[in-house]
Amino acid sequence: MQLKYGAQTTQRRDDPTMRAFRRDRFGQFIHWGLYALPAGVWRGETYDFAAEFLPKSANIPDADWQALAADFTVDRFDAAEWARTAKAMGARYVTVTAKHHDGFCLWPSEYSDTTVAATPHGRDLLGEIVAAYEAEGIAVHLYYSVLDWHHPDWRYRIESADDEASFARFLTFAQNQLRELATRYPTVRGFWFDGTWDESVKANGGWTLEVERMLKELIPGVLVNSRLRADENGARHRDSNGDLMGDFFSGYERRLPDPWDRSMAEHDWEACMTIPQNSWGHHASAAVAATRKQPAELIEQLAHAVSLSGNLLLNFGPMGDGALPAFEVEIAREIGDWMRANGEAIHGCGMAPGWDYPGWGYYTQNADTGATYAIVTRMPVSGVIKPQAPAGTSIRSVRALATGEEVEFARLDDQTISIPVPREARVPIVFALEAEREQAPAPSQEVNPDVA
Ligand code: JFZ
Repeated sequence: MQLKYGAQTTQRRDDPTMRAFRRDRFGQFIHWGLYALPAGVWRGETYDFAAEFLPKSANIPDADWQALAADFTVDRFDAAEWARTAKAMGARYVTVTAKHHDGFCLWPSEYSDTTVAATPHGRDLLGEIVAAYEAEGIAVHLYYSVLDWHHPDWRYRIESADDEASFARFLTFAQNQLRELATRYPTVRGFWFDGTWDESVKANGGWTLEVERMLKELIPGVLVNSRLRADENGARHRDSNGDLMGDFFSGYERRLPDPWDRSMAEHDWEACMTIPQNSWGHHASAAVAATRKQPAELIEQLAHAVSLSGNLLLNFGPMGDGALPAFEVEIAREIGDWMRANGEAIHGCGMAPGWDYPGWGYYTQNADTGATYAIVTRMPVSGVIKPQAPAGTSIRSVRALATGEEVEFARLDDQTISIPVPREARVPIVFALEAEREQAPAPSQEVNPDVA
């Protein structure tokens, strides 16, 4: 089907910016805004739903909500500290909420009356974040919610000529803000769109394409996630022909491809993940805290994503005063310890072609060096794993990545070996496997057809 607003190409990008994003594999998501102040609690009542949805959960009038700007004094905010934490965790890029659904802007937007300019300090918090992360060599992407609970012209659906006119004004406003962001922060590497699922946006696929084009004109090579885009039939992420719109698929949210599906590696993708079950903004509730994932669980998810040539964007919700919650600092530290020893199996890696999905974890491979990694996330009770190289290849050596030591293994057949795994491992242990093509093909022999 011929589409005007669908995918502009069926080729995946292979330019330096895209390659860098692909190599990075691990990013930090930051959800920070006014919602960090109440942290899910309003007038003594705790709402366990996502903290950034509090205005809806507690039915808070917009004026009361925007008044929080007076309390957004961010006394403990230190962008350099956030950036150091991200760097030490092994994150290579950050995606930060410039504007979330509540409309509050972390930069002093000239198009909005609810921004950092309305806080007592008036600081350009977004600018500080961009500068601090880039100083650490971390690429910055800007999250932007098209959905806007504050703007009077926002519409969920278009039901009248009035709605039509309002929403047209709204789209101009959003496009102005996006031009403003791309102009103020021309060093950013990507835009991450959200809040694009309503009928009103889906009816404006042409606008989503126009925005993508505008951003790429202002910042050559800039990355745009699939969540921005809709075609003329309202198909999202993928157009009516099934072709991916935007540069990478961003539909995996708080979940990963399950069952493991190697067709995922045919396009670029990124999954975003929360530490608690369901809150992106900082949440004060003990019930929400009880759902926090363990560092080892998050590392497992990172390995899962990379084994399918995807990225993981792990969310942090800094507190209203700008400090990172202690539990997030601790999780970042533990992931960082693992990454320092094992990051070689993550950064620059993707799916290991020809290696089957092993029940005990994930394989990743660095296409440049050819090294294959076995990341053991589900230790078999037997205490052994049996990696199997692709047909025609054979595993020559095994090294424990964290110690660098050679590991003894038993050979089961040409392709398969058996490795004893130390049972005390508390985080995924990683083996670097060196496999080579067989020298001479094995002579064919009669086989028992019953055990084929
Ligand atoms: C959205 C936001 O509503 C949320 O606050 C957060 O910013 C997150 C990253 O994005 O939530 C979504 C978006 C998409 C889906 C579900 C929740 N989805 O596609 O299933």
